[in-house]
Amino acid sequence: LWQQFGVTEFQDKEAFQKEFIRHVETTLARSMYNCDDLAAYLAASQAIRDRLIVAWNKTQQKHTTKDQKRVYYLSLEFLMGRAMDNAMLNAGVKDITKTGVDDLGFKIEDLLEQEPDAALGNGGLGRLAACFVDSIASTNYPGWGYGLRYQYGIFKQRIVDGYQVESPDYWLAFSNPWEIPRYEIAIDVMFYGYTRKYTNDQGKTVSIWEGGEQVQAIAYDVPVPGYDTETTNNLRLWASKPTREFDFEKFNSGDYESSVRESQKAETISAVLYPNDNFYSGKELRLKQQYFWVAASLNDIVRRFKKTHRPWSDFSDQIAIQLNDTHPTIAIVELQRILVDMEGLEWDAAWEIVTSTFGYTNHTVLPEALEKWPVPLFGNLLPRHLEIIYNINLFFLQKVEKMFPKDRDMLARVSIIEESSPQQVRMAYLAIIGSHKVNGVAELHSDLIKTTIFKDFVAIYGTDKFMNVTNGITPRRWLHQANPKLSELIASKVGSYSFLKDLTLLKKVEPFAKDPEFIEKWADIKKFNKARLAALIKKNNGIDVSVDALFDVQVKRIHEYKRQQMNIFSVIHRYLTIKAMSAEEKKDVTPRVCIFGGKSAPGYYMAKTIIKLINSVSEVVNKDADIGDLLKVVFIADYNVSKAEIICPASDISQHISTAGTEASGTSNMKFVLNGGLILGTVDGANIEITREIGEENIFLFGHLAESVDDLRHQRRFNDVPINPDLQKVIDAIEGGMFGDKDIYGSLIYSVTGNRDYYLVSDDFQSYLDAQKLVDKDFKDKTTWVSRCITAVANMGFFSSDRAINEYAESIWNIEPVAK
Ligand code: 26W
Repeated sequence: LWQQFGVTEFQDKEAFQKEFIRHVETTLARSMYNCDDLAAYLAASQAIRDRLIVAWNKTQQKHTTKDQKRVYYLSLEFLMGRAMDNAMLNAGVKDITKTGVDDLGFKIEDLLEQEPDAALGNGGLGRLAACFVDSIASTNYPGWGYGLRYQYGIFKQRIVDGYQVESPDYWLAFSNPWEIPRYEIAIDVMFYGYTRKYTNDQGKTVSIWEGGEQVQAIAYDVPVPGYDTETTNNLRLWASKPTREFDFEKFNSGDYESSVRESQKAETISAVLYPNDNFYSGKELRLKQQYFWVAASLNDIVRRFKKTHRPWSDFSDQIAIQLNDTHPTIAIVELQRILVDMEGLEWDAAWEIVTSTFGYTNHTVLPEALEKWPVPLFGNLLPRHLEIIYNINLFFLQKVEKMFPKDRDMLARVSIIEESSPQQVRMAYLAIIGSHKVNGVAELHSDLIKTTIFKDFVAIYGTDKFMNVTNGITPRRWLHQANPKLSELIASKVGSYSFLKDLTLLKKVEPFAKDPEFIEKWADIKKFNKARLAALIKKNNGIDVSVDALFDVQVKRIHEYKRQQMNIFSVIHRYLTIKAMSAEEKKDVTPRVCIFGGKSAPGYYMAKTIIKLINSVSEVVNKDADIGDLLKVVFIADYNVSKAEIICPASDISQHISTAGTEASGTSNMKFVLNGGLILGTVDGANIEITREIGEENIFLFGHLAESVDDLRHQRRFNDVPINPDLQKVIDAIEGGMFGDKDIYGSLIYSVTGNRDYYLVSDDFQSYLDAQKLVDKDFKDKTTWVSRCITAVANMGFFSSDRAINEYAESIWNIEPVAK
């Protein structure tokens, strides 16, 4: 009977409008007579959401029927950005919706602007997870994401007096049409308590965990539509809520208020995203978040598996779980606990299931980013898990001792427990030991983890366990949505938009790199995109920039290893150079707009100082009449996914200039090249593979190689290596007060002078300036420049996240796409 009714799925403009009006009047309880852009955005998204839910239901039914192996992607961050444009595109209703709202007197662009970013991530790792769920759906794999539904995403950044000021991002203020609350999916999660040993029916001594504090995890489902496919997968985010039974003892003793207050504390677990990128700080609440999310997700996964009535030995034939960095590593311990303590499996049988289920992706080699939990803190919060870790470690070390008899150093080096005071649980080691595959995110990075931080584990497990999957980006958002005009121009040569599903088809535009007509169209689009960014800069910064100038962009989290300080030093050098020029000499200067953007972790003093310096330089340079349009410096506040969609298509040059060996991959490098910009970069991360694909004549590389970094650091530490003279001039200018109170910059200057300079700013400075000079020179030849951009784009096919997902599916997850 129910099938007769069906769910409304609009097929044309009129049907969309009917749905739109229905949502305005009933869902929102508003009238069409006072429907503003926000209400219109909400109504349009409701109509699109209905469509997604229909597709979502079909997909989930199909997955249940087919009962194929699935992958679960566990990530503490999903930096999704806005959903509406992507939902329209992937559901194939962009034109219908656009003309539908246009006719009703709205502009689709204005509606899209109403949506707050879902900014549930810090940077690269979180955005990668978002690209991956898009690709898993678009390539028809059965796969879910599991994460946390933070009430506050990454903080909003304002610049006040040149300094970063943070404010909370309460993104759910106007309700979120892209999530479906599932109040019926409520899972109890326990913390604290103690373990108790007892003898069970079979006479076995077992340990159980009891007496702890309980909170509930409530599921919120976010449909993830694939592009040009029926598949709509699920991203399940957990929110913490008090359990229904609160402390009745307190209640009965009359302390009602404090009883309610206590139970409200449960909500804080999923309240806020930790804003540190590549920096570990051992806060108990963070460990609570990790366990809360992992326990709820595994409970859900195991429950779904048990419904199939398969034997436990089928578990890893049905389920693959990917750990996005070490943040979900307790999942390894939790699954072992479920199998042994709750389901009664033998240790070895359980461990076999666990290790064949998990894969671990490492995203950083920076020592300060590696998670290590103090044993006392860990044991207090998760007493049974600590016991299990001790057992895992014991069996592992016994195996190592057999392989390397009497090598005590080896045992100490690879032990999950670091013998410091207090002792620490090394999460990366636990992740390696509990997974069947470990991967890095670009070739150089994957080599580096094998030869440095995880070297001993390669000796123990052999090289097969360690592999590389180079990152990628989704061409739907990062080409078609961000740069519709370029996408259209490419389609005119490819013959269709098929390159959005198979990015290697971009190769078809390569011959047109020499076609004057195509070059001109390409250049016009770049100019249009630069004008779009110039308008944003005018609106946000009040600065006028010329679209004829070279747009030089560095946008990413502010971090010493990413070397924004080196960039701003070179901008100062440029300023000093132009200042010293005669009018005649100035005629030769390539005008440049130096654009910066990115957030600093709130507690990262040095990064905050770098932001202040950029803004101070901007103040001085932009108002200097001697300089005019030859140099402008802009800091774009609150860099986020939706700003990136405007910024990436507008660059002529983007900078990816980390000290060699420090940036695991980088993914914005891919976004900029895919949008027709060239790179100024170091021989680091995915820059290396980008060079290989697009040709070294189409990239500006500079700086020392990763293999020299240790020696250079050593040299500077123990010998008096003179500072680069051009850098010295820049430092003199800062110290002379050219950019305000020099004392502000004391520690920043100290970090690149004397016996320090850990990130080799001085060592790379000359080669950086030389590369910059070449950029200035090459940019003058517009035709050749554009031709190089076209060639570069034509060769970017490899960097689609669809390719990356296919590699994971084949070599780690062993899953197949769902058949039609
Ligand atoms: C525990 C604190 C913490 C938080 C986040 C440590 C580490 C992280 C992330 C792993 C940092 C991160 O985002 N890494 C980036 O991952 C991207 C996706 O693989 C890479 O492209 C970047 O190079 C890498 O810095």
